[in-house]
Amino acid sequence: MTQPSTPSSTPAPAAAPAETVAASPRACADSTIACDLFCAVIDNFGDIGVCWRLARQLAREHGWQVRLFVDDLHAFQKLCPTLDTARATQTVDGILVEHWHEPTHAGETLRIADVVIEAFACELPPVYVAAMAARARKPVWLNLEYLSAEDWIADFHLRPSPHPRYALSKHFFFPGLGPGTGGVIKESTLDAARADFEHSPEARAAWWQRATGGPPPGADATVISLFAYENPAVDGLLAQWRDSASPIVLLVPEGRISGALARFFDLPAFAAPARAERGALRAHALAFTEQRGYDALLWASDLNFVRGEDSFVRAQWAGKPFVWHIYPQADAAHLPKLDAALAHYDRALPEVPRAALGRFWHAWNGGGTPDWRDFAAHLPAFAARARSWRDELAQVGDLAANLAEFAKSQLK
Ligand code: TRH
Repeated sequence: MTQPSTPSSTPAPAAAPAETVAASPRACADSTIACDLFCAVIDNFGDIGVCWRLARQLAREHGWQVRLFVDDLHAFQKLCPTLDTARATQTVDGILVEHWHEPTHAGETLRIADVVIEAFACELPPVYVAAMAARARKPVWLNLEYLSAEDWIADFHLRPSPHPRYALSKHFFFPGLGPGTGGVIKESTLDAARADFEHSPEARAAWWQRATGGPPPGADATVISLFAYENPAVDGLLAQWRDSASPIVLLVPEGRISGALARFFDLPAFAAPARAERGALRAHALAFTEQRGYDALLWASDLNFVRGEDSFVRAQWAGKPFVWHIYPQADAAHLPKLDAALAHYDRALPEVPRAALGRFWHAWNGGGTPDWRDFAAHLPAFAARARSWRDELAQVGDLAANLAEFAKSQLK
């Protein structure tokens, strides 16, 4: 798949009969804002992961009536096991979920919301766009872009783009890590939930019991969560962990890197509740959890390997050292994005740990061989920086609140 590096162009829609348009304009109070969020799943879980979080937050924290159009209910169900993949429409956690048969399908009934969000430049059904144009009060139309830490994001954030045929304007909403961007998603309850977990030995013990079937490891162990794409660098890293001077406990959610674990431990598969040991390394395969359960894995670990977009953001809020496996793009277009994120993260580090962090992140993303000892020597510095970075990131404001504020300013 390709991620846009500049705003995507507006599709040219076909006309739709004006009588299908919802007639009455809505009031602008938060409690009555209707929002349609369209999500086409390209691959993996990030597209729906971001949209599902945003939908729930807009509903719960801003009182919006959210309808979420998703074309792949099977991917969605991995994050949300209560979803019924056989149903065309259903309400989950207060969100009306529509199984979206793009590009022509626009839901059971053609209703146009006050705020329309197309995620990651997915194409809205032409009939829906035409109905948006025919609506007495034009909806606020946003294209939610992929997250990037690059500087140009702030220049493009909230730029309007007039539609070539209709009297409609779409705004580009750019998530980002710095001032002037849309920020990243953060639920208002997240810090308290993390603090509760971190300050409760009982909660931690219960989590370990559920996840691994045993108690938490001793304080001498380094706990590492590993969520990544297939990665040739993992074989050497597993060997280094095996030969480590102190215990390493590796927690591996079932997924694309599980095959490498199976090969390393000479097992047919590495699926929950598998557990394997070699030297100083003990590894547990974890069941893929419901989305809300993923944070606790990050909180329970001393170091988190994350990937894509949403887990990358969650790792930042966890405030623990992390290593990012960025979603690879054609022509290495992802590498400037990796460096831009590194620059945000490492700028407050002294020179030696900063260089070690850069070497390790690059090695994990195809640029060399990761050197665990070189990296692990600086874990305390990385941990301190992860906490200060979390505080800096919070200054940008959370994405849902930033989006809601902008939408309301346009609805006035
Ligand atoms: O799955 P991803 O690789 O998604 C990617 C990226 O979003 C990328 O930008 C996009 O272009 C590509 O998909 C199509 O990684 P990401 O973004 O971290 O999403 C994973 C989601 O899975 C996230 O919401 C956390 C969730 N998750 C669980 O719910 N339970 C689990 O056990 C685990 C490990 C993850």
